[in-house]
Amino acid sequence: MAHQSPQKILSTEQENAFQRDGFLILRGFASPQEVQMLREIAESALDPVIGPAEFEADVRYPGAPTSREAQGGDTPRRLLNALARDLRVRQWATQAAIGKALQSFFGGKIAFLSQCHHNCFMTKSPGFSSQTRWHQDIRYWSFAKPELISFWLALGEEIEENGGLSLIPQSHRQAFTAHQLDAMKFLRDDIEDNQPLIDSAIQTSLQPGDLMFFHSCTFHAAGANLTQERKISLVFTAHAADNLPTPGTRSAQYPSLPFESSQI
Ligand SMILES: O=C(O)CCC(=O)C(=O)O
Repeated sequence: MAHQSPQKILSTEQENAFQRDGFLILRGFASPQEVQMLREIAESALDPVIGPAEFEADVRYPGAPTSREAQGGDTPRRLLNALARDLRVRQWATQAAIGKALQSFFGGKIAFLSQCHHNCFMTKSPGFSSQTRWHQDIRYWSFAKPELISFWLALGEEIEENGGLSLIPQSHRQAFTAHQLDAMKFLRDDIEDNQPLIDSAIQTSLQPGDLMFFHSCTFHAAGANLTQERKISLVFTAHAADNLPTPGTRSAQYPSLPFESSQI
């Protein structure tokens, strides 16, 4: 099993905060030049939409157009397969600093980048964006252990008004009964049992270049974009070397990629 002592790029306090809360924000991680470069790559694929893409109408979340034929039905929600869109995306996503941060979150185990989950530019457009209810990303993923970590780069400001993420701190270590979730594994907001949890949520506020790591079991949600500007984020998911996707599932469709190992 791959297990090395990571070169530290995070303080012990940051590592502890991630383990305790199930998320961690690194402010100003990407430079303004990187943000501009990555944003341009996304924008160049939005009009017309260069597939593969997921559309708001596909998810049928609250506020989404009812079909691809309805008004706003061609509004993209995610530009999929970000890793294949431009070599610079792959280079940014597999950089050593991110690999090392993930390695420390995984207790020293080497991290690998999944091509099968997230791997997208997440877009939220004015007018036709939807609300994403409380959920854990792991609900539809198939790995030996529910221990994956996503990283989310803000390519613009992300606040409540434009559909920035809210998270429930420490929810990644809690056990949930079937009663607390609905048939699609969203956290039910119509029962008393879940209110203290939902009341403990925090609304994130990200600036361009801020990088957020969050655990695949951390409940999160987001509202619609109520502003006039499109929100764009770059999002990936990683797993530890000893936590492999279940053969034959969507999680195993493409091989995971190593992170750069150069000295930091
Ligand atoms: O931006 C959003 O609406 C939430 C996205 C999200 O949580 C997801 O796709 O898992």
